[in-house]
Amino acid sequence: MTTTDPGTGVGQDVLRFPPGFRWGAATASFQIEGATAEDGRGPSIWDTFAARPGAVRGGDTGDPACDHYHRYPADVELMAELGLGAYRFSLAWPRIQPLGAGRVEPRGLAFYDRLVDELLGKGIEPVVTLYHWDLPQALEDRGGWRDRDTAHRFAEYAALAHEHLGDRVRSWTTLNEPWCSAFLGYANGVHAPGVVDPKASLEAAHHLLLGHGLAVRAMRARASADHRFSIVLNFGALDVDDDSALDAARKVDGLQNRLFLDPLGGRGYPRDVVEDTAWLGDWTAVVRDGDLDVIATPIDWMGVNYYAPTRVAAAADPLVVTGGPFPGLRGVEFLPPRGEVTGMNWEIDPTGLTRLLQRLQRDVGLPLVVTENGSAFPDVVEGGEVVDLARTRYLVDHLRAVHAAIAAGVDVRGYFAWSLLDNFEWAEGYSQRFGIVHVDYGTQVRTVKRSGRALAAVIGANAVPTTGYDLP
Ligand code: IFM
Repeated sequence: MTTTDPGTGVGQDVLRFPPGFRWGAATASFQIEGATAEDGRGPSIWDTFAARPGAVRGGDTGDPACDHYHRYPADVELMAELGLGAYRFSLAWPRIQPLGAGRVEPRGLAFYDRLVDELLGKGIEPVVTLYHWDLPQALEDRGGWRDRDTAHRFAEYAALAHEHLGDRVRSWTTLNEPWCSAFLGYANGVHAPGVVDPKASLEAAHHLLLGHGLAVRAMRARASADHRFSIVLNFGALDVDDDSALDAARKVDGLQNRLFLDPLGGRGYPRDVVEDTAWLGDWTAVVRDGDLDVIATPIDWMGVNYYAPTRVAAAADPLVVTGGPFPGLRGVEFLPPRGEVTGMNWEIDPTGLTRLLQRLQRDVGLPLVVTENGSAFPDVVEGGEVVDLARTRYLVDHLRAVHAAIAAGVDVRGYFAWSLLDNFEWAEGYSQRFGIVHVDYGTQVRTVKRSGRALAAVIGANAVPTTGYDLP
């Protein structure tokens, strides 16, 4: 797959991606939209959480974010300039159903109508995520994802969003990273709603998966033949130094990856994870007859979010509670990152992405799409430019890693950079910049970074250079 192709614009040996490979960038509603009190939007758990002193760095909130709610035409224009073929974004449930159930807010739907129409007008495919963490607060007041009813409300919301936009949107994702919603939200509480209750977090994970399956069924029942349904998971690629860490890796892999992959694949919850977490109490009591069939409802592709590897070792005491977001985890030590890290202190290891994609090809057997991959670094705008060489290297190296997986036979259909724009990085507020486009939050001026131009060059060529980072 290595060819010299002066016509690519890359001007050197290149690794060519398959024809039709989908190139895009991703965002999420709460992270970019702003306008949190406009046009009838109801409060979400992130509005409530961000208002809690000390919950989000610097006291940052969902306003102004990137003011995308008002600036979407210019943002879509930018996407077109970058040559994006697809744009992955999420719908804010509280814009569409301010109370999470019942009454529908037409102005919320109208915003997504305008956005979708703008994208289609520029030939950019909309890839819609129904839930990227902004749960209507009214549902949290009744227990949120700890309450089974939320799964049913989610399916109703999915059906109505799909019914409204399904004439124009073919690609639908139910949940983004249910691991984060369940465990950062309810186990260690570093994300909204900020609950610390490890057993309940496992129950929340079940209700999220149930909501996913119910939503796919509800949408599929009315979908056109060309509609495609998916879920997006955040995977850990585990690294161990020697065999003494294998059991620690099994435990973390169980709670990070298999707890989601196994039931989605029709294998039920992994027995070892259920046993390892039993000391918290029997969370599987919330699993009712038929739930596992619902969760295993067939989907068409799986989204893969990858940022960094996870290094683990065995703790000296096998029963010591590890702490952190993994509910019930004992006897594991998380090791510090090695070598180069990003602004989030996440280790940079593109080979982890190749290994992960190969593993998923074996374990999932569905077409895969890299739905998020990216890096935060502290950027500076100088002379109207952002020369973000570290992010550019991260991007290009990870694209090579995706190419290596494809060359090894993995069915990867697309790549979405995280993120199109600098945005609200959850508990880190606006302190971490992941964008390939810089956003000045004071003036809302956008500046395409060097990494954004590099991605545009790769998209134009449908290829990445074999070596070096010398892209326009
Ligand atoms: O910003 C987040 C995104 O919302 C979900 N995946 C990880 C990104 C970086 O932390």
